[in-house]
Amino acid sequence: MNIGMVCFPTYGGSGVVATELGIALANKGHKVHFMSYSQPFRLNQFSENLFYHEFNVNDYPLFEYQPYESVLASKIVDVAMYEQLDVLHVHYAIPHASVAYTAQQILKSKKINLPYVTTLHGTDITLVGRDPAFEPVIRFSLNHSNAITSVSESLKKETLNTFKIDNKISVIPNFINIKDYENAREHCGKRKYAPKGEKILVHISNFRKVKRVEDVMHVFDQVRKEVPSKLILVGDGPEKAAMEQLSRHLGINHDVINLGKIADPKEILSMADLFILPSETESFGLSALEAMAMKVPVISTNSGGLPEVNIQGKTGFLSNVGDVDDMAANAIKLVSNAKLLDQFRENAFTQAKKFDIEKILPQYEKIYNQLMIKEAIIG
Ligand code: GMT
Repeated sequence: MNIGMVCFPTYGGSGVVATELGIALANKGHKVHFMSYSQPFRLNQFSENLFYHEFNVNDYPLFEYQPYESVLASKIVDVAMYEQLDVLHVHYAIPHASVAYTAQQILKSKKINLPYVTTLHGTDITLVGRDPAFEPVIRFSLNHSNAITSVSESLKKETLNTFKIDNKISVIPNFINIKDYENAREHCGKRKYAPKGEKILVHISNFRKVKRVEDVMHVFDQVRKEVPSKLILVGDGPEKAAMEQLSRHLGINHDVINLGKIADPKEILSMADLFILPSETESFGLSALEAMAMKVPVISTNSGGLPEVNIQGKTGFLSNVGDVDDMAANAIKLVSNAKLLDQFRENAFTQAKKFDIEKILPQYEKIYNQLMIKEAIIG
């Protein structure tokens, strides 16, 4: 199959899912054409089946806002025509679903049929999507998507409540390649960061408000008072500076290690004892799944799709949003009991295996195939 893949290239779960999916499809022999305004950060490997088509949104003095959508739609039309795409897969509804629709209509005028799949990732629906200004466009472009997938049951429910769309939504959860984690687990450099055998807590995110990174700091503040520990922060974003201030204010800055953006955090996760994800909303929590694949239990909130990933009392613990005392108590329970921590580590890994790419990939392939068969019958 020739598959077009559109995603945001920046650090974030939707770009990771699109990239890892594209790589896995390419490994199975499909040709995958990525289209983005810069190279997706995990698309860093060579494969004869992977292609990358960059487009530039030029700065014209006339425009206060640059026409990203028009440039992307033109790129899709171009790639679809000259690479003979069979199907287009767009990640993140805003604005990619409506761009896909525009491209599809242009191609139709040239007698080319290009079905598109829209994958909903979370903030496209839960945050941005709730802005009423977007509603008509999202609803229309979702209703015209040839297929819609959602990364969790929770996000599917939320989309149906928010947008009242008529189209079917198939849940295809996020995934990891479990083999990659088995190999990476060997390289453990824990002593660099925890020379006295301290416990290591890790948080990875894009440091947006929705991640509630201040709660990570308050949880860590309580944990380190009970158990010698270090906190490793991976990622960057709007809240980062405020978090640095907070760690100084709490007097914990000497135990907080800021690593910034890291494209592949496996090595960091291999040193971790616990992963902390206190998000306000999280449609799935891919970073939590990546931690679990590395046998790291998760202390998270119970919002959105997190309970579909992190299992209460087995792979970690889930608390109400903002309940830092409960999160800290759960974290202390785990890091102060080696036997319990080991049990949770194994449980986390067993749970992560349910989301292995080998189980997920055929679900996307099935959708692409169905669309191609439909097009062959109609067209
Ligand atoms: O979490 C973010 O802020 C990034 C965002 C994205 O679109 O890249 O992540 C969303 O998509 C991920 C991949 O499907 C999910 O694992 C995240 O839970 C989801 N984030 C939120 O819902 C806040």
